[in-house]
Amino acid sequence: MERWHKEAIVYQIYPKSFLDTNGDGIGDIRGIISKLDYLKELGVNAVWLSPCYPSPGDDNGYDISDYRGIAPEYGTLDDFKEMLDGMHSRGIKLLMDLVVNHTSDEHEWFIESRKSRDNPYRDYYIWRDPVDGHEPNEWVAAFGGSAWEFDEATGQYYLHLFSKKQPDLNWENPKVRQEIADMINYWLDMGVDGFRCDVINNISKDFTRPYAGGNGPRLHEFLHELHVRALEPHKALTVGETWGLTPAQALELTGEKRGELTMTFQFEHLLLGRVNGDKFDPEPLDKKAFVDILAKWEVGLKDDSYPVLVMENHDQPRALSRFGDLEYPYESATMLASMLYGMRGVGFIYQGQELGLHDPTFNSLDEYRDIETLNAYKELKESGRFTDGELLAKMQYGSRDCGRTPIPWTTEKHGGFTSGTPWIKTQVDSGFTVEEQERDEGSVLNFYRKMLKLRKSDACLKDGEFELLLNEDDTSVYTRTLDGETVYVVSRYASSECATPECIPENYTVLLNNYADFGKTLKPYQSVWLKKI
Ligand code: TEU
Ligand code: CA
Repeated sequence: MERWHKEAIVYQIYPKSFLDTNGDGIGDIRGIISKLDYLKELGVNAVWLSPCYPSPGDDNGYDISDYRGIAPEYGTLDDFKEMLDGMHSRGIKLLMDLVVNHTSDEHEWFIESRKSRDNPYRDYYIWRDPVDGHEPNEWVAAFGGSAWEFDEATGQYYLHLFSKKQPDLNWENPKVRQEIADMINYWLDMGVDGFRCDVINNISKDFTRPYAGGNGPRLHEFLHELHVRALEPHKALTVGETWGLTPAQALELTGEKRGELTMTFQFEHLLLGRVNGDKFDPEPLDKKAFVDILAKWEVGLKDDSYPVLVMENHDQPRALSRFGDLEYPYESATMLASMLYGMRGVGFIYQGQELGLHDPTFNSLDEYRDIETLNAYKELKESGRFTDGELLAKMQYGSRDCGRTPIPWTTEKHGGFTSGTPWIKTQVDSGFTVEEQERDEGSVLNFYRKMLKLRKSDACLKDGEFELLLNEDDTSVYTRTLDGETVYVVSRYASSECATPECIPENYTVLLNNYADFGKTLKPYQSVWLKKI
């Protein structure tokens, strides 16, 4: 079934860091409402809103204690509905964050579940007896330590793939599946357009494996059931957060006839620059691999799925710092955007990315807030292998907080994010605020605006078939072809010039260019979209 996803350009809002309107230092829904025109002008037509449900905040809202409410620090349900109406009246759809692999340990289901072995909610979670007085298996949690937590009251362990305040739901229990489907219908009935589905391939566990994780035997069955009970009747759009899949596995989740998810993120390129994907263990970026991986997914999904194009989110440091060049902030930020969003797929843009932000500087451990960072620091420090300076450098390289500092709206104190004390440090660099970039024709922001407008108005860019023609010596060329039209995307991924590749057509019009001219040489980080004539 044809959905609106091929038209979608999605902007991710991390509400805590977007805009604070009541001076408590925390972004809020009224802040989002006040910036809807900004989003419209940027040219996005959908928003993915990170969790804004009631939560104790152990993992910034990814630990939900009430699936049907709005966290008081973000506003009220009425504020939420006003925001939703405001989006819809501007032609912007809303994807909420669906976090159903786990709840908070303060969710009423878990409060009940841990009371006794025969509590009606016991089987809402995954409880196991100790094995020889130890954890049931060797699984390790994403935020460090065992994935099992012993609960004195009933003498059993519960499973948590993330923090111990995020117990995993037991999807084997049909009652859990019905509760989740009902909850999804509650939001869809209210007018929400779809969901970004947090770690969704973990809902079915594979206990035969030595390491914690998902893609268990009933994954497809569970997703299809949700599709039938809630998603399909509302024509909801879903994008699954699924780490570590192959294109073939992604097709099994998103193929047109599967009746599971609409799309999944692919993050393989986001593991680059990290030894074995370990975010706190840097290695030099393999720029050729960056392009090759993106191309591999374009080709792998071409027949029966629609890719997702992403380089930043709330779990990642800023793309400019990771994949760009701080000596060429404008050129490399716009080149990365031009190269990525010229591809076939739904573009996801993380708040602040459209300004070409780089990572903020963290001067000491107490400037960090993220549970993963704080736990990793502690674990690495206890290993005794690193000096304090080395540890801080590691956190600066990989911390999720790099992407979580507030949006610099203006040149005022705290970038106009708050009139109070911000929940996390703010960094406001000259030239990197919305206020300045709106005024500057040559800003990253205005480049994004132009690029998104083009993407939307051109059928070939929307659905044209992808082909990689060249990727060597830091230069790439790919084409998008539809109904006899071809767009060429030519990108220089280096700070040196080179001769313009010969595989471009003789006659063309320039659709997009991050330099004033295009000719026989490619300038540092130059990227152009050409239409063959
Ligand atoms: O993230 C899942 C995930 O696997 C990682 O991206 C995560 O950020 C971490 O680095 C694992 O080492 C999702 C959310 O995006 C993330 O913010 C949550 O913390 C996590 O799920 C748990 O809900
Ligand atoms: Ca606030």
